Amino acid sequence: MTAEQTAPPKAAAGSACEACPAHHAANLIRLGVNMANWDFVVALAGNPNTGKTTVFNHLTGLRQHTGNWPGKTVVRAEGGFAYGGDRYKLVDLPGTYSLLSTSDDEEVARDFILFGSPDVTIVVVDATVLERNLNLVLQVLEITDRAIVCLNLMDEVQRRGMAVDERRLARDLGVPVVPTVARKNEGIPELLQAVADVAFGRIVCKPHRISSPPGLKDALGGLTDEVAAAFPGLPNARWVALRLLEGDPRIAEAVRSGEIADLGRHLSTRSAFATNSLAQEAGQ
Ligand SMILES: Nc1nc2c(ncn2[C@@H]2O[C@H](COP(=O)(O)OP(=O)(O)OP(=O)(O)O)[C@@H](O)[C@H]2O)c(=O)[nH]1
Ligand SMILES: [Mg+2]
Repeated sequence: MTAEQTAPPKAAAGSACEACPAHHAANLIRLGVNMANWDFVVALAGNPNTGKTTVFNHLTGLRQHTGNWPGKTVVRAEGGFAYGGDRYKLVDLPGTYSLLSTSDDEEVARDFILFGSPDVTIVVVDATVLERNLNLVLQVLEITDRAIVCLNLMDEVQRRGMAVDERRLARDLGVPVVPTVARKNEGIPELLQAVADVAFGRIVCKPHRISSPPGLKDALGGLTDEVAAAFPGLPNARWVALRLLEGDPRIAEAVRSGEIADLGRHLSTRSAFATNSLAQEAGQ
């Protein structure tokens, strides 16, 4: 089943209003920094300057909890919202063009998606330069199958006389694609609904993955089993094995030293938010 095929019916039986955007918007309660007892964790990823923080602010309100990522000078922003009676914690990741970890920003974004085990990852893309943004989308889809593409800046697409076939894109990528104009809050109610649908498994993503040639497949299978056996409970052993085969020195060192097992624990969003001396609450 594709994401498109599993999209929920537009109107729930007995209540057409429940499916309308106005109802969704009214359902959103911005919790800001009130982050106790969340039900789901949502990561916001994307290239720089695509509107991630604009989306973040719409969903959480302007108050956010900021600190630093463990061991990094990269700022970490978190906030919360309630939707349909469930509480969501939202983590704004640094803007990156790739997840290949050539900078602290890329490493933070990659490690969080890999080892923080968010329930849903939203990738915010600039629809006017879709091709450039798809590089990151495909990398994210390699490491999680619970993702949504937020096709932002659709007003600019229209203004420039361009068009994006979002249904085709959703079919090709195998994940929901939601067109938005974040600056005007357009599409945000639909984005919220998609987040809830993926979080609850009502939409099952079938992300596009680049298929490996047979030789690589065998090597990858064997090494994935070895990584999983050496680090029980490590999310995404396949991805770690793939990086080892590619000769990624950072991952090789993390496996050699055992640090790879700690990454999952450090970044786990299931523990209380790790404040540090730099932590502060914006606007407080
Ligand atoms: N025209 C238009 N501008 C938008 C839209 N969404 C966001 N912007 C603008 O784009 C600029 C960047 O938005 P941000 O939300 O800061 O983007 P970001 O992805 O958080 O940026 P970094 O954190 O620097 O990577 C701001 O000037 C926003 O007002 C949109 O849908 N349409
Ligand atoms: Mg930002």
